[in-house]
Amino acid sequence: MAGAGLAGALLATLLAQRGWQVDVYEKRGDLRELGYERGRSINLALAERGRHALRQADADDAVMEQTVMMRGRMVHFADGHLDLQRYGRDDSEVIWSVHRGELNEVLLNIAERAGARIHFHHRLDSVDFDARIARFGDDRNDTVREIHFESLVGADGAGSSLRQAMAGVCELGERSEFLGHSYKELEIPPGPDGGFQIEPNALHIWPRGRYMCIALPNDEGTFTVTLFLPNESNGATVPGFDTITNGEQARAFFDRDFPDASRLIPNLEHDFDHNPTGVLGTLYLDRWHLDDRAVLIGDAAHAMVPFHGQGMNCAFEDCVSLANHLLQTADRGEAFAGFQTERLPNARAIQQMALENYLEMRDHVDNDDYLLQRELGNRLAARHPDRFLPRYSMVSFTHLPYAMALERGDIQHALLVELTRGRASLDGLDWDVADALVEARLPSLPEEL
Ligand code: E0Q
Repeated sequence: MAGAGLAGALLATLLAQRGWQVDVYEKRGDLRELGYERGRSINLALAERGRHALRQADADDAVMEQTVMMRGRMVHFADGHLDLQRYGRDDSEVIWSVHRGELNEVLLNIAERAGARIHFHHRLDSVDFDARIARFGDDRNDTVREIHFESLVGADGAGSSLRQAMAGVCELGERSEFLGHSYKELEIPPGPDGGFQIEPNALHIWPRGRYMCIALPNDEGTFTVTLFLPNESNGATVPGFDTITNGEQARAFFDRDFPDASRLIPNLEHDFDHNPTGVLGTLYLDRWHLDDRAVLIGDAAHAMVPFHGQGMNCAFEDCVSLANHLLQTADRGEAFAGFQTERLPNARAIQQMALENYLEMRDHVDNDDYLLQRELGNRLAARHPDRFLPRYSMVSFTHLPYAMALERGDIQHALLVELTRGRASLDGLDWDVADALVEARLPSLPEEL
């Protein structure tokens, strides 16, 4: 297996616990000794799908010790007022902020305890698929190791080396679509008393139309702030990374557009100048495997934009699916094909929903039509709990396949638009008509979500 990140560590655990011999090759050093290397986003939102997968590996309890609950999104409006939009009905429907480095450490410990062997400083350089030999280099010196394999799993992220090697011997149908927006991470430190400076149990969001900021809590009282901004500015009103190029300009921009956040980020200038700017995009492949010799999972197969907080959750579902297919049949090629058939349509669905959520977050959550549709959605969900479930809830609080969440979400959205058209409130709405439409268009949900 290539990659000892989140998906690699979880898949290694699932397979090792079921008696498989697993060797994981990781290009970096051991983050438990070296500390977490900056680069990838720092914190992640763990939702029910991810927890469900962690439970299969008995890893949920250990991971949950590292998390902070997020009950909803705290919207910071341009006029300065705040509004908490709850994600679910109550505290049983929440998501969890977790630090990538801490989560990876927990998962590496569990993988090793289950018997997986993790080889650090092994960078995949090339693969001879006919001879079934993989060559790994060590970043610290010029040594190369050749390792014979039966099958390779690529859990090596969006820039996957295994994917590149596979593309050399077969057509994967690879294409990337860049969003044209990038991101920069900043930090809100703890207050003078060591505590959180803003509401800890929320995902904070500052929507500003063409761009936005968010902040996720960390368990030591800090928040990681992420600024999402177009690469190119548009006139005088929409700034971009081409006009905000250094810390000083970033501070002036924050003072103007996010003044309440700006006051809480003392090292904004320094962090803006020194933290890398991350690019955002979606990676599509038509094939995830090379017969029985190699298969890709997680970001290596289907990297997505981060706006639904589902990249890790989706990758963890991949791990459970692939492990199950491998346990069901001794034929690796059949297992890999079955995994792809099950997961590819679902990956496509969450990739699309993640893109849609960017528009929703930056442009709609502070808009009246959106808020009225949301109110009606919640009312219909209360009246028809067996049929109407907000799309966000299907994605974040259930295990319904993503493709089904997308399909039902489209039907629901059309219905909400239809019923709220021309209205400023729900007063005078004909609930009999609304109920009949729900029953006609939305089949009952499965009992087990
Ligand atoms: C979540 C949790 C980067 C990012 C991550 C997220 C979410 C958002 C907005 C963003 C979606 C939501 N969301 O609040 O609807 O649920 O992960 Cl911008």
